[in-house]
Amino acid sequence: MHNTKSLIRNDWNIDEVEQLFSLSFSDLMFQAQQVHRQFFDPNRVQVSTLLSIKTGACPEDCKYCPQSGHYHTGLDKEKLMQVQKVLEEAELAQKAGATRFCMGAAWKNPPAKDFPYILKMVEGVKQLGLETCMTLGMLNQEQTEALSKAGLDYYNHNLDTSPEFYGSIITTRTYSDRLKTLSYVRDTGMKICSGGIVGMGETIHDRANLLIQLANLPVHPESVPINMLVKVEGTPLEHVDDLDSFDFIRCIAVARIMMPRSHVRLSAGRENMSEEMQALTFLAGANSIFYGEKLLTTPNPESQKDKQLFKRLGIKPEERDECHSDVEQKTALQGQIQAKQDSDFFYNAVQA
Ligand code: SAM
Ligand code: DTB
Ligand code: SF4
Repeated sequence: MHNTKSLIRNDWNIDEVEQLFSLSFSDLMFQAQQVHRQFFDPNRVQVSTLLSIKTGACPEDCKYCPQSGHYHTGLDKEKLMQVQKVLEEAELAQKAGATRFCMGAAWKNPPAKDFPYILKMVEGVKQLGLETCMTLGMLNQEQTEALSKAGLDYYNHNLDTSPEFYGSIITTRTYSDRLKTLSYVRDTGMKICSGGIVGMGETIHDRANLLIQLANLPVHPESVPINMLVKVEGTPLEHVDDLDSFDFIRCIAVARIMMPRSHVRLSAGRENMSEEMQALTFLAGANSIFYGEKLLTTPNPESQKDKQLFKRLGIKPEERDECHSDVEQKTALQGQIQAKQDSDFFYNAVQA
């Protein structure tokens, strides 16, 4: 058996990742299971609930997104939700069994006038005893620090696809804008949730390169959502070809192998997956889901159905702080931050 440290790599190259994608399904699943079992209890799945706190009329042109103001998807746009309402929804999610509450806003970046309310939401949800996650678009350094101070645990900001394919999907913000936001988040010590979407017409090379961008970050994102495109009427990707289910599962397995300590989340698209397909994604190493009948604007499986599925598969929801890989990840992160501080100090001293 490998030393677990040697499995944590940040130097993946395209040939070896494409090779993983070309393994036979059984060989890939076997490898993913071996990695998964070295880092996680295979019968535990983390459960997060999503809430759209500001819906629609987004200035960005992401071709997959029902909330973009560039397309006519028939979505009712809504202003920022009242703090009290958000806290009520969080309490309901907690009662239903979620341990993390993720709040999403259809913004390019959070407007200054709304930001104080965002901080109140973080503080309030945290006080309930839930883990907090937000996805608000691009952040500047000041905003990132304020979110961290308010108690935000995770910031979700997806790379979405490979750098090569990115320009065919989004033109209103760049790949490097996204990487910049991720680096601000990392520097404050918050945890990163970053992943992408599969099924937008990308190639296997694009899927491999998206995973390389994530896995070759200085520290792997703690949470890696893999979304299967939800084809929404009125978006430019409405008629894209269906994705082969096995190709989606392969993507989860490769993410698991490349980022062994991360929670890989089976994210959007579950409503269009059979229960057998979902079970195969858990076997491939997915160990987190969005739970609750709505994602941000599109449907997700009924909570009761998910509870039954967990029971039938012998899966238990992961409790907060029970995951042993978090401790290792924290130590690795502290090491990385210290190394960066040391090198900044060194660099400044040389400049002086
Ligand atoms: N506006 C913020 C941003 O884009 O950074 C946060 C919310 S946005 C809806 C969060 C993520 O949801 C996107 O990055 C994308 O990966 C995912 N997403 C949006 N629409 C989707 C769809 N139709 N199918 C699958 N995933 C989708
Ligand atoms: C992520 O990667 N997927 C979630 C969450 N992060 C914010 C969002 C999925 C959105 C699916 C389309 C919708 O419901 O609007
Ligand atoms: Fe806006 Fe986010 Fe949708 Fe892009 S994915 S259009 S940034 S809400």
